[in-house]
Amino acid sequence: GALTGAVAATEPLAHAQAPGAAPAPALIGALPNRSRVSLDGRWKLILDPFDVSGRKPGPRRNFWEDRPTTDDGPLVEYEWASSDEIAVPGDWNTQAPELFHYEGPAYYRRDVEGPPADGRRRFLVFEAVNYRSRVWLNGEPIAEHEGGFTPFEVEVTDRLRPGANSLVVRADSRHGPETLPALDFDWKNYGGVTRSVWLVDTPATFVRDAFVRLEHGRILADIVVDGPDAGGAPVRLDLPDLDVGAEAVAGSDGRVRLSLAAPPGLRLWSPETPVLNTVSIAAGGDRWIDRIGFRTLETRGREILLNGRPRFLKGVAMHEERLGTEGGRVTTESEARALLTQVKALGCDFVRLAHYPHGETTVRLADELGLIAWAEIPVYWEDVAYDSAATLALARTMTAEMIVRDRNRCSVGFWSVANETPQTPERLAFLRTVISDVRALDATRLVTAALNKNVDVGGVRDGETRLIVADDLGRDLDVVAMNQYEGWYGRRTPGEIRQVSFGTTWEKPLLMSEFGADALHGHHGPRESRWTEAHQAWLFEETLEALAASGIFAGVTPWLLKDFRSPRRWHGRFQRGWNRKGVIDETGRRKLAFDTLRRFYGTS
Ligand code: GCB
Repeated sequence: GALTGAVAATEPLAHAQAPGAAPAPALIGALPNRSRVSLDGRWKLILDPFDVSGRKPGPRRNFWEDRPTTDDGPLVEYEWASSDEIAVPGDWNTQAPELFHYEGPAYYRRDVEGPPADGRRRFLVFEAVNYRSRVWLNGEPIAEHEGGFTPFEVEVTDRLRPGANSLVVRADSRHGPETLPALDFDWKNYGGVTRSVWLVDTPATFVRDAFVRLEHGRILADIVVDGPDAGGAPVRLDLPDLDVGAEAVAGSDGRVRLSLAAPPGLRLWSPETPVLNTVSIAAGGDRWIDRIGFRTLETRGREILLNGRPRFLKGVAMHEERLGTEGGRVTTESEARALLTQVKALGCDFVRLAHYPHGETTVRLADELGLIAWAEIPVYWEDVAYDSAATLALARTMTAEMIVRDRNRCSVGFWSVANETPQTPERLAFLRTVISDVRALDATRLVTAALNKNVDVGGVRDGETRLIVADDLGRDLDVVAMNQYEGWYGRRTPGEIRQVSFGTTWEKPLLMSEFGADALHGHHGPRESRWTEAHQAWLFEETLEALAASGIFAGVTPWLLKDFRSPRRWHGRFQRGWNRKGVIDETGRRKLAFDTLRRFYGTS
C-alpha cells in the first residue's frame, strides 16, 4: 500500500531530506469540495498516563492490536467496547473535569468502513492531532506525525478490508525540549484529536493539489496530478465566473503550470470587497474545485500595499479558543465564526492568528469575511532548541504543511516564522532556513516575525527611551513586527508610555504585533489600579496614541481579542488560569478597551 504524506512507522522520518529543499508534504487540497466521509463523532478512549504501553509494549496492553477480550482466554487488560467515549473533534481537557489537566498519551478507537469502489483511492486525513500522533489500521502502523496544528494524511486504499476496520490513534500531548512549541508557552495545551478526521475518495488519477494565485498580472496555477496516468495527463483550468480557462498537458511527474492573463473583469479581493471566484481544475476524471480570491500584497519602503494601495492594518490577535466559560479548542464553523464576528465588530481588517496554524475553517472564514490574516508557526520564545537538527526539520515540515494547506487562501497575507525569539546566531541560522523554505513554497505573501524590541539602540534622547527593532533577522523579513508591553511589564505606568518612542533600523514596514494589559471584566476602580477595565483601557489609549504619533507603524494587532486559558497565570483574584488581556472576556462580554480600540479604528 502506498503511504503518502504521513510517515510510515517503519520508514525513516520525512524530516530526513536534502537540507536545501523545502519539505513538500503531500496534502490533498480543496478538502471541503472532495467526495469524503466524516469520521467525526464518538470514539472510544483509553488513557495511559504512565505511557506504559508506549514504553513497555506487550499483548496485555497493546491497544492498537484491538484484541477480542474473552474472560476465559489470555489476559488482556483493556477492553475497547467497555471503555469511555470522547467526541472527535475536540480537546479532551474540556470534555471531562478529570481530564482538564491531563497531558500524556491517549488512545482513540473507532471502526471505519471497507475499501473504496473498484479503481478508486481512499485517504485518511487528520486536520490536527495535538501533539504527536501514531495511527494503526487493523493493528498495523500506518502513520506518524508531530505537530499539533497542521494536517497529515495517509493512503489506505490497499489496507482496508471489506466490512469494519479497526482504526486506533494515539495522541500524546506532552511537550519536550525539542518540540514546537517547547516546554513553556502562554496558552493551554489542549490535547487530543482536536480537528476533524476524514476519509477522502478520489479516482485513481486525480488532481492532488493546486496553488492558484495572481502574480504579475497573471493568474498562475501550479497543479499536481497524482496517480498511474498523471504523466502526460491533459489538465484543464476553468474560472467560470470570469469566463476564462486554459489547458495543458502534465509533465512526466504529473506537474504542470497553467497561466492566464488576468481578465479585465477580474474583481480583486479586499476586506471591503471579499470577492471569491470559483476555480475548477480537471484531470484524470477528477475535478478540483475551490473558491479563490485574487489580490496583490507588497511593500514599498515602510508601507504595506494591498492591490497597489497603502493601508494601515487595523488588527487584533486571537487564540483559536472558543467562546464560553470552559474554553476549549474551536471545533465547529459557528465557533470560529463567533470569534471572527467579534474581530469584525472591532472594525478590524486584519487578524493575527496566534501562535500556531488555526484550523482551515477559520482561514476560509477570513477569506469570506474580508480579513487579512497573519498565520504563524509555534516557534515561540527562547525555549526552542535552535541548535537542534530535529527541531529545525520539524519547523520546516510544519511550515510547509501550513503553507501547502493555506496558500490558496487570499486572506493570508503574512507568514510569520517566530514569536519573541532570542537574538542568537543559532536562532538566526534556524529561522533563515525556515524563511528560505517559505519563499520557495510561496512568493506571494509577506514574511514576518514578531520580534523583541532592542531598548535604546542608536542612542537615547533626554527623558525618553527609544524602543527599536534592530534584530538581524530583519534583513530576511519583508515586514518587521514588534511585541512590546510598556506600561504593563516593566517599570512604566500607562501614563508614561508617551515618554517612549518606537522605531526600527530596517527600512521596511513595521507592525506593532502585540501590546496589552490584563483586566478582569467587571472589575472597576481607578485607572491607576492594575487589573481594572479602566487600567487596560488607559493603556490602550496611551499606546494607540503613541503609535499614531510615531507615524512609523503600518498596522497593529493588540494582544488580544478574548481572555484565554493559560496555566502560567496564577493570580487568585484576577486570573485563575486565564490570561486576562482580552478586550472581551471568555464569554464575549466587552471590556472598556474594546470600545477604545473600536473608536481608534473608526477614526484612523
Ligand atoms: C507575549 C506573547 C504572548 C503572551 C503575552 C502575554 O509577549 O507573545 O503569547 O500571551 O505576551 O500576555 O504576556
